[in-house]
Amino acid sequence: LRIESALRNALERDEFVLHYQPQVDLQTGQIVGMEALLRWQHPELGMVPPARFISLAEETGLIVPIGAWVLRTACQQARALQDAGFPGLRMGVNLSARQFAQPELVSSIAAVLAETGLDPSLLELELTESLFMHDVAQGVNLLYELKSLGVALSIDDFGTGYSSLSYLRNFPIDVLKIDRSFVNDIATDADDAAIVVSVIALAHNLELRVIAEGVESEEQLEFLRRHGCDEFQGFYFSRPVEAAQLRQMLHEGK
Ligand code: G
Ligand code: G
Ligand code: MN
Ligand code: NA
Repeated sequence: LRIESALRNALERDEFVLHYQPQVDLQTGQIVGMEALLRWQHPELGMVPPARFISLAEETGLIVPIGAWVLRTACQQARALQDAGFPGLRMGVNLSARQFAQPELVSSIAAVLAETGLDPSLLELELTESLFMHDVAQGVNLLYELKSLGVALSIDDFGTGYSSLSYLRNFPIDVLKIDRSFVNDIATDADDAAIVVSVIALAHNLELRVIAEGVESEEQLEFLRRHGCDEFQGFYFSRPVEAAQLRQMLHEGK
């Protein structure tokens, strides 16, 4: 309960911050994008991890104003990076089910794009399969409306949800993000390796980009490169970092 009332005040007290995890092109080794990840720095509770407050924010509906803040802040940051001489960097933003159910979702995203002047194609909205559990037909319509803004859509945690394959057939998506639970053992587990190779082929046959999540070792990286995966993110390259640190990495051409 204490955490719930603290969460209610967190936005106005400016306690949220975004960290950014670089996404790297497997062929060139260059940073080509980043995923925005929400952090809550409470003055007494300290750093509250997302696992402890995202579901609470969902249940209470607080995720809607928090999600709006995330979107605006991430788009401002993405625009600032373009202006600082790093063109073409994509920004991934996680959308929650509750946001997805908001009638004003599309217009609020359009407003943020207009306000920040960010090229819409640089915004990549990360969706999970759970968003579509209630009303698939309505979900598909909404995806087409989002696409009409010019943004990119990715399926996050791919492989962990339901009916992934029928979604791939019907949804106007651009990117698959392979869940880190599959990436974890690719160097040692033949089944996981086979799944990852197949998902990369599936994505490419559907003309989707594919991003591997949770890459922690050179072996995993080599495996993904050998099998033609497009991009990766993970602790091997970098943890999610503050905006200033991301800029530093970009300047160093890391
Ligand atoms: O950030 P990790 O760093 O611990 O994130 C844990 C979980 O929280 C992930 O599943 C991630 O998708 C989710 N998450 C992080 N930031 C956001 C956000 O801005 N919005 C939503 N809806 N989920 C987020
Ligand atoms: O569900 P989503 O993909 O949005 O969650 C991203 C989460 O994965 C964040 O909590 C982020 O901190 C975490 N993460 C990013 N890279 C790695 C990694 O290499 N290993 C592990 N274990 N977690 C990672
Ligand atoms: Mn994500
Ligand atoms: Na994920």
